[in-house]
Amino acid sequence: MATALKNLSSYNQDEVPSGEDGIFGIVISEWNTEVTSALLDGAVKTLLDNGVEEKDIYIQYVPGSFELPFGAAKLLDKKRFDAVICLGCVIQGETRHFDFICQAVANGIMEVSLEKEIPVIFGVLTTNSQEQALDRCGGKHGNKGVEAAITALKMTSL
Ligand code: DLZ
Repeated sequence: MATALKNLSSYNQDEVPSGEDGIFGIVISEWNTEVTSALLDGAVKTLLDNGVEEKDIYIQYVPGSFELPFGAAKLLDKKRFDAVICLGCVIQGETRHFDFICQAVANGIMEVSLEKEIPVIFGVLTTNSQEQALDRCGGKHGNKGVEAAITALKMTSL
């Protein structure tokens, strides 16, 4: 994804399937809440703008991004969802912790999605700095939460 080349949150509504009959889960990490709450706002607004009813959006908080795949799996065990969106923000620190978390989350989300046969969307920012994260949760590079919601809507039509 070449975020330097475009604002990822611009989309053509005609190309997005309506979500009016859909049920969507959102799993959100409590780390870096300034960023993740902005991602959540973007995702929820995008689902609503595309016909999803508020009552059909379920939000589940987890302590950190590492817990997102488990949160998604638990949601999918409880109810039939058309798609689940995982939202998180992992910011590079001084140690290799970042690499382990990012890798585990990406693999975990893919595994849950394939095992449950439901789209589970990777809406996790993995950035070098807080500034880069803020640029991508409603700043100059759009809002990754919007992009994740659009991806979820598109995946429901497969
Ligand atoms: C421990 C940790 C660190 C250092 N950084 C982040 C981060 O930038 N973003 C995030 O979502 N979570 C972070 N965590 C927490 C881990 O995701 C996880 O919650 C803990 O390691 C407990 O399993």
